[in-house]
Amino acid sequence: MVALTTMVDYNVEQGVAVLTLNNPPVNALSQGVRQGLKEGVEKALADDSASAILIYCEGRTFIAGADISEFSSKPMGPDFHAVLSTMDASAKPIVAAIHGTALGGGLETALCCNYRVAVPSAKFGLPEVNLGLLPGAGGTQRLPRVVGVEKTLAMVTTGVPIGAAEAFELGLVDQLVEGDLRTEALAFAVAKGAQGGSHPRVRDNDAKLQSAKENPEIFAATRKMLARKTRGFLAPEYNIRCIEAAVNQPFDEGMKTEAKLFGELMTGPQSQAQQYFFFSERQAAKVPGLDKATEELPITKVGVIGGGLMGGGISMNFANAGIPVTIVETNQPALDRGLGTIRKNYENTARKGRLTAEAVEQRCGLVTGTLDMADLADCDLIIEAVFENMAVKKEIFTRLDGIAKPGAILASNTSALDLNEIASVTSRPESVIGLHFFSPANVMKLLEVVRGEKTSDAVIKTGMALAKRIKKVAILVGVCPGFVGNRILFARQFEAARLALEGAPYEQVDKVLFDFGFPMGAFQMGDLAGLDLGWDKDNSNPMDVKDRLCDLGRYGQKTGAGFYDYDDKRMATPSAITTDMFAEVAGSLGVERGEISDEEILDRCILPMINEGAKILEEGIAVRASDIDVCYVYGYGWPVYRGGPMHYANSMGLDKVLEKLRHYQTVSGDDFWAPSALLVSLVEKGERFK
Ligand code: T1G
Repeated sequence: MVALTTMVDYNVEQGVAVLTLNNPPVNALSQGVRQGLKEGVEKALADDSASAILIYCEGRTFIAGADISEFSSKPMGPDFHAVLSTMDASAKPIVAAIHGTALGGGLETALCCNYRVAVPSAKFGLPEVNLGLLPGAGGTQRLPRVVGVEKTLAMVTTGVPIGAAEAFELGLVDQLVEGDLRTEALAFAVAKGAQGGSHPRVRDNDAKLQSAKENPEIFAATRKMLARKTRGFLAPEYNIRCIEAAVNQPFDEGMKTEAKLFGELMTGPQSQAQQYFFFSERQAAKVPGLDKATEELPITKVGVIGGGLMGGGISMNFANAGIPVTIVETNQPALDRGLGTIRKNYENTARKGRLTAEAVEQRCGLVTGTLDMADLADCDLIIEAVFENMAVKKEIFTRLDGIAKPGAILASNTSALDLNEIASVTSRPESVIGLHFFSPANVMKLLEVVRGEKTSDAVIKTGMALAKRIKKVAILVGVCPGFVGNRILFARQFEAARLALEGAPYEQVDKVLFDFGFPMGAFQMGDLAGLDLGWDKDNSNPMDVKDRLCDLGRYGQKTGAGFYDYDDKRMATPSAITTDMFAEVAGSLGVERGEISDEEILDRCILPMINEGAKILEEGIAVRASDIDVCYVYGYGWPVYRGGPMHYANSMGLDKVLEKLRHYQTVSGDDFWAPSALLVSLVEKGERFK
């Protein structure tokens, strides 16, 4: 066994040169792997004792792609293309032995082998689009030649991998291995080495491009299908263009097209943002100062108080993860409604082919209901998801404290209330935590894990680990009104309303935010959430348009009218009632009105979000700036190709952000615009949000 680099060993076994890669955690194509691969293939080609080459990976997976952490530094040789060209020109057959996930550059490496052998659990994908990129090492030119154009278009534009069985069906995998991968792949390589003669190269076979040559409208159809979901993103379109090049250009020309488009994306702001986000999302799971020895508490049974929209959605997350969950409701009809909604949701998913009938039964079987809170006595975790009212929550936590077993975690799903105050009514504040789910709770990936003053490290660690188990992306937040997400949202919604009072048509404000990349604007979002959320009808404020609309029963989408009027397909139309209301309230408040530019509207919606984020960091409510970005992308639809409010501020330049905040503070005379002290000090030091 020869160590070619610290990451690649060379050894000839039964006449096969085995290149063993070992670069934890995912065998990314770091410099040591690229060098070892290139040197290993060259060594094998010169080694008369080797008649074939086998590429095998230790650890959890085959190569999972280029090393993304190297993207931001000066590239080190050998260039990945050089490695693949060496392989592609190999006179001896090369076999890839695949387990885990062959992704991105990993699949591109496998495509430059003559053969691919895999275990049934292996996955194959080109997820570069999630990084704002495209497969830059021949993936867009080779994959269509193996699996066809239609399948490739789906894979590169969504980044979703395919399984080994499908890969075998499509011809991407030559042999599925039931036994030991290394042993069987070696035997396969021995046979290929003994076979002699020429061996198939992906680039030489254009047969599967033919159908797209004959019906090129597949590309227009793909673009049409993706238009809404990929609005504003560059990478999906660039991927499609590369596949078009594979169909319309000779291989080497297509490679040049791929390289050109890859370079444009790699150097553009969208990919920078999405690469940043890739690491930010993983960073969020890390809680500084948490002792590694801190034990994670077992969560084997969960209770949920409230079987409504939130309680039902929350419960589904646990059933999806195979964790039994008991819902408590106050009366049988409400309980039946809640359980019925859960079943309906699963059946809808099954109807779309995304769940089997037995999975529906299995998951519904994990959700039980009761009217008696005492039935939660053996739960490890109980989540309260009832009406957003402090008195109600305190009453429930008082009762839970007397029912729950010692050591059970008591969690509130509150979206803004003071968790410390809730914890104060229990005898176990160290076991009280916030688990703020976002509606619809069974869909939205974001989870704000709220750390109370007295919440223990074990409960924090358990909360963060549980998030991963139920496939949520968690950020750890401190206690303040609105925590991180809603506190920032309040700032934006407040200023959006002020813009409408000052004469910007509210639909113009929404369009500016929609064009920025949000799924909807501030007012449409209000209509979706419900204008009556937090509205006190006995103390309705005539100077607040939202309250005035509620006075008219215009609660938003759920009543067919809010800021907008909605048709039966929930299509929004601006309403003169609302427009007149803004004018009336502005008149009563003596607000000067006039036209406002889109640029000013965007500034005045985004800058308060950045400033509030800086204050949140200053107060230690968020662990790091990137957590705020994770919160906004996963919880509020901030376009990931812009990274999140803090990344966006960095790309604007914090000095520019500060200058604009000061400008609006001056023209408005309102301390709402006073820049956060952290922002001021970062600008003084010439630093950015980390
Ligand atoms: N580069 C560097 N680090 C990576 C990495 C990568 N490609 N993939 C994962 N990691 C790190 C990750 O940051 C984390 O680190 C640890 O590995 C575990 O990851 C030329 C240009 C493979 C499915 O996009 O999808 O090839 O936090 O927590 O949930 O055409 O990681 O532990 O310090 O995600 O089990 C294309 C990205 C790259 C695949 C495993 N490849 N990775 O998921 O673990 S671009 C990808 C994943 C490219 C070529 C182009 C997942 C995974 P830490 P994890 P996981």
